[in-house]
Amino acid sequence: MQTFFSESHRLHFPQGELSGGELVTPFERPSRVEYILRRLQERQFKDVITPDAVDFTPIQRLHDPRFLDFLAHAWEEWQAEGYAGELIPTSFPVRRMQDQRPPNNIDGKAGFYALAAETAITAGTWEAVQSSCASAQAAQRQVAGGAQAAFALCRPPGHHAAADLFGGYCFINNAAVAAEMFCMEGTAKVAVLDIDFHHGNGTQDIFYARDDVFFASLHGHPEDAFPYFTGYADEVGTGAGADMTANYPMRPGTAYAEWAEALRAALKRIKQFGAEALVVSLGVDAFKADPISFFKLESESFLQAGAEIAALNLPTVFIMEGGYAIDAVGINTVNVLEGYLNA
Ligand code: 5XA
Ligand code: ZN
Repeated sequence: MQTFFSESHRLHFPQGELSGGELVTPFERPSRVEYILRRLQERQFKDVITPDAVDFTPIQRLHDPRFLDFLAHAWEEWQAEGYAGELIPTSFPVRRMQDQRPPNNIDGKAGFYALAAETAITAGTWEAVQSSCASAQAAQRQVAGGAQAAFALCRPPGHHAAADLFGGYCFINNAAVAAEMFCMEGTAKVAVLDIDFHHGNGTQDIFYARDDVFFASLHGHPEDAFPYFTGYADEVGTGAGADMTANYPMRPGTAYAEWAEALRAALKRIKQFGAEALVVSLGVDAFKADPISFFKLESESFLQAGAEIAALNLPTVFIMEGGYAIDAVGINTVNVLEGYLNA
């Protein structure tokens, strides 16, 4: 299996994340990928390829043009305003405030397009975001071209990014872009399986009313976990997309046996749907030692999860999402890929 990865991810390294009322070093940091790359080299995944430049066509089909324009120019507008720090949104269009008109002011605009306040934008963010999506696109092309599977080592991640929202460390939805590329090439039925600890609210939002992309997500229950306001089991899609979304929220302390039951239920739905291609939002923050999550998966669990996914026997694109237990992030990520290959 080939890995697609761009060194340009380093250009996105905010110094601060608002967490617990403090500005801390972000959990989503460049060193995460060093651990994953090292583990890939130690195992059977030595082939790491730098992707071509990003193709904006599928991105523009999913994301609001004004939102893309915001991402492209946010840093220069922030600097032009004279702000010395990193761009962190602070004002949001909440209940009973009109929310359809983006302000001109960059501070207001950032809040308009944000779903949370932990994710800072810096000088290199936009370039890194494009390079991350380019890796997802290259991996999708590899699989569309006949490979059984490919791994996009994306950073920053993408599954919280909706059509016009950034946050949860995400800007462009890499998994949704890969799924959309399959659709654009004529694949009639595509599935996105999100095994990151956090609900993939952005992917859900993008495909919520569509009948060509089935979305399933295993995650911390929204009553207990970020992003808090989506991911309930009764969110099942709408209109043509009715019953095309399946959510499996789980409570604090959930261990592999229960998680794997949800995984098997999600895989069964994907099979019943008749998916012809699979995109996996591969987060490993369901690990027991993850600092911002509360499931209890072991490293071994990720091997087993990879094998379960392989049983679908679908062309599969793995897209990196979260995972912050830095010592184990490489082992856990590569375990999914090994479990898949060795099934
Ligand atoms: O999958 N999403 C994440 O890992 C980001 C969580 C951000 C919590 N503030
Ligand atoms: Zn996550």
